[in-house]
Amino acid sequence: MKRARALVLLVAVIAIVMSACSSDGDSDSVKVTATDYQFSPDSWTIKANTETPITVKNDAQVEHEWVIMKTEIMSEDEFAEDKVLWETEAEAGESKSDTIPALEAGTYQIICGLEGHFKAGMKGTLTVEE
Ligand SMILES: [Cu+2]
Repeated sequence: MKRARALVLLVAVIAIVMSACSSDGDSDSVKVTATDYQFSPDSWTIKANTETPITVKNDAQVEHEWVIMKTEIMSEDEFAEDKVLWETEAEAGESKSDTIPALEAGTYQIICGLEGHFKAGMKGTLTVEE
């Protein structure tokens, strides 16, 4: 009986430790894998007013971009360079490290700015929290 109780306690402790280590909440870095044609994961949360390292791993056959939009677009026809806040890109097969500049709190649309890629599904959401 004592043994069973100790086991239950151990399982509970492991569960608590694991939940503390999960990737919920703000992250100190952004990691994304680009394939043809999506981002994985497709949502990220980072801290406001803080430079954040990013790694874009391009597992695809073509170049991809990871673009933070200043203005959200609904279709590729609305895309324009002046709607871009910041971007990085990775060649096919490349793992690219870069630094996202400090951003104000808010929700930003992420897209791949290459022709046809947004339309094909390369989009995501960057949440920047105080
Ligand atoms: Cu792309």
